[in-house]
Amino acid sequence: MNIAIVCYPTFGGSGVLATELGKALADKGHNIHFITYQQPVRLGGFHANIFYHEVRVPEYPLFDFPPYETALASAMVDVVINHNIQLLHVHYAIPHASAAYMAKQILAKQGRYIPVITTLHGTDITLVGRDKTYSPVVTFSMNESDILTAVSQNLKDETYKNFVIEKDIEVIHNFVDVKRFNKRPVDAFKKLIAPKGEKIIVHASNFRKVKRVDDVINTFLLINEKVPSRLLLLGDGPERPYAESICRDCVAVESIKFLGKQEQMEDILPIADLFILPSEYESFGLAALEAMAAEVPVISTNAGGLPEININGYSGFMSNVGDIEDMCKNALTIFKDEAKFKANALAQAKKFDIENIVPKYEALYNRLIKY
Ligand code: GMT
Repeated sequence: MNIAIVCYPTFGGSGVLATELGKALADKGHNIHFITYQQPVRLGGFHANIFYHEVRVPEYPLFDFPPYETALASAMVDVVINHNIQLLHVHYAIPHASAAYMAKQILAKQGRYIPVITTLHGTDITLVGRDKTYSPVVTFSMNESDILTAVSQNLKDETYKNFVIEKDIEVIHNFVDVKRFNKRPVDAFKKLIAPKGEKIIVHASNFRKVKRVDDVINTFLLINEKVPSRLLLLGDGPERPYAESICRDCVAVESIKFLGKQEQMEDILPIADLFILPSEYESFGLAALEAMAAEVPVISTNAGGLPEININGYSGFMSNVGDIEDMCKNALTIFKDEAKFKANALAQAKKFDIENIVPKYEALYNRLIKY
């Protein structure tokens, strides 16, 4: 099949998932064309049947707000025509679903049918999309997509709650390539970070308010009072300066490291003993799933779609948003029975292995592609 994937190229979960999906499909022999404004961070390397088409938005003095959506729709039309694309799969509704609708209409005028799948990822629905500024366009373009998918049951429910959706939303959970993340042995690398055998605790996110990075730090400080430990913070974003300032003033400052954005998560996660994701909301929590695939138990909140992946008392624990005492207590419970929780985390991740999930997308493509 010749598939075009439209996504954000950044470190956000939707871009990561879209890129991993494209790579997996290319490995299966499909031709995959990424359309976005920058090379997706997880793309890396050379793949014979992956193509990247950059959307350029020309500058013009009149444009205080350069029209990315128009440039994107035009790029979609161009790629569909010139690369014999059979289906457009757009990740994150804004503005990808409406740009796809526009491209579809333009192509229809030329007698060309192009089916569109929109995959909803989270903030496109729960935060940005439901804002009055965007919701009429988001609602319309979701309804005009040939198939709508959501990455969790929770996100499907939230979408129906917040928008008037006239069609069925199919839940296809996010996935992880377990083989890639389950790297062993890691002892030498671990010794560098924790020379005295301290517990290594990891958090990874885009440091937005919704991630509650201060809860990560405060939970760590409680744990650190009881168990020698190190905290690694991966990623970057608006809350990082505030997070750094909290750490500078705390007693355990030497035990906390900000590592910034990392492309090779599979090299870092396997050294961790615990992953913390105390978000106010996660439609899914792909970062937590990647940690589990690396055999790392997860302390998370019970918000949004997290209960669909982190099983309380099995792959880790869940607490109410903001309950850092409970998160600390749960971390200590995990450390007491570490081997069991690590094995469970891996077993849980295997349910979302790439091999189980990617065929579900292929089945959707086969349903829609007519020639
Ligand atoms: O979490 C973010 O802020 C990034 C966002 C995105 O769209 O890139 O992530 C969302 O999509 C991910 C992949 O489907 C999910 O794993 C995240 O849970 C979801 N984030 C939120 O719902 C806040």
